[in-house]
Amino acid sequence: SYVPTPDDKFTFGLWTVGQTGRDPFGEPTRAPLSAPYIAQKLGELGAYGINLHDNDLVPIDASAAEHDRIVAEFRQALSDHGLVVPMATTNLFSDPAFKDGAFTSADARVRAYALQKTMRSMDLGHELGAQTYVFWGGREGAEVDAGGKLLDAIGWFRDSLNFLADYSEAQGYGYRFALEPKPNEPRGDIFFPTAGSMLGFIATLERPERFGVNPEFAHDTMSGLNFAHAVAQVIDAGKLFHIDLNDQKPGRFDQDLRFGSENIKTAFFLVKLLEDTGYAGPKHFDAHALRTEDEAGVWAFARGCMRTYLILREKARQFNADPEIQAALAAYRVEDAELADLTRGFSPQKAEALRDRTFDRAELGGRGPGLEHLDQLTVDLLLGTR
Ligand code: GCO
Ligand code: MN
Ligand code: MN
Ligand code: MN
Repeated sequence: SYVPTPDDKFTFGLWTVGQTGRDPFGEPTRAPLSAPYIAQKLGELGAYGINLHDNDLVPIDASAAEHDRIVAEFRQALSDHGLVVPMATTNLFSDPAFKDGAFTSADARVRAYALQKTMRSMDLGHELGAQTYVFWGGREGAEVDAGGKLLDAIGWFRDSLNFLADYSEAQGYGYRFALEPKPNEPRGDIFFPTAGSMLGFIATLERPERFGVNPEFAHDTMSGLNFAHAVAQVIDAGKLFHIDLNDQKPGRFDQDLRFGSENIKTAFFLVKLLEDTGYAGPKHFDAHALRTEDEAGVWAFARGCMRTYLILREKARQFNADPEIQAALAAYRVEDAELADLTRGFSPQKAEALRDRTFDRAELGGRGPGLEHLDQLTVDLLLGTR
């Protein structure tokens, strides 16, 4: 049936299904959808939650009274349609004030304003029940390095995150922060371009345990990297706090395609990784309908993201249960109890024994691991012939 329920924990952003088709070359092709209406539609489709930037919901220049009215209406819609807001984030990229960075601006006033705006947005997220707070540094980067701020930018970003983590504790919000890397777009180069660079940076923060990563399928794929590999490293570090799912052709502009629409094999191995390792957080589709589409296309897009995930989840279970695939997997791995003992945990005796050991290089190099067979079994599975 592949029809989701809230237990599947699928989420969308107000900015994703609400995207109106505007691009750098053209005007919107769809009318805006109100936040309460989006909640109604996503509730009907079986989603779990809605994520938002502060200004997706409340315009940047709204009065206090408008803020209260908009938030109250949205909360009512969430409760009417059984949705939650698991993640909130700040728009630190649309306003011209942030054109040369927010936390990494060379202008101390912009950095201070970015902190103020983020604290207010954290207040809003908490009011809506969000437990994860995402930082995507859309404008934290450069086109030219003539400004000479590469090291300063890292320090300013660190100071800001340390401040905000303390704010979260002081207010009793208990947020888990998820840092989202992206290599470029809208900046020529964005700072901290990969999941690995975020992991390295997190270790330098004052409260590293409050910080994890929000990796995104399209962001690694844009630069030709393998997203499943990136996510594996994030999981290994215990830092998969959130995930943005979509799709993308390598080497293109930021496409934000429907999940699974382009790189079906990587999507499969990603879903298998998430399911096999028991990732229990929300699965957020950070994508939007093609610019060609009308509103019906938006909901076809949203249904499609979730449907494809559920199909791939079933395929992953099938992969794990398929005797021929499991036999090929077992044949791929060569186990050796004596060598396992010898190579795990150093002792001078083990080092000595290993140094004296003879290996048959020709035999090692001559072995065929069976990966062609295993991969074709995977392709057969994905194409539905198994
Ligand atoms: C992008 C990013 C954004 C962020 C969002 C949440 O490529 O534009 O993926 O969609 O995920 O701003 O912080
Ligand atoms: Mn993105
Ligand atoms: Mn995008
Ligand atoms: Mn994203």
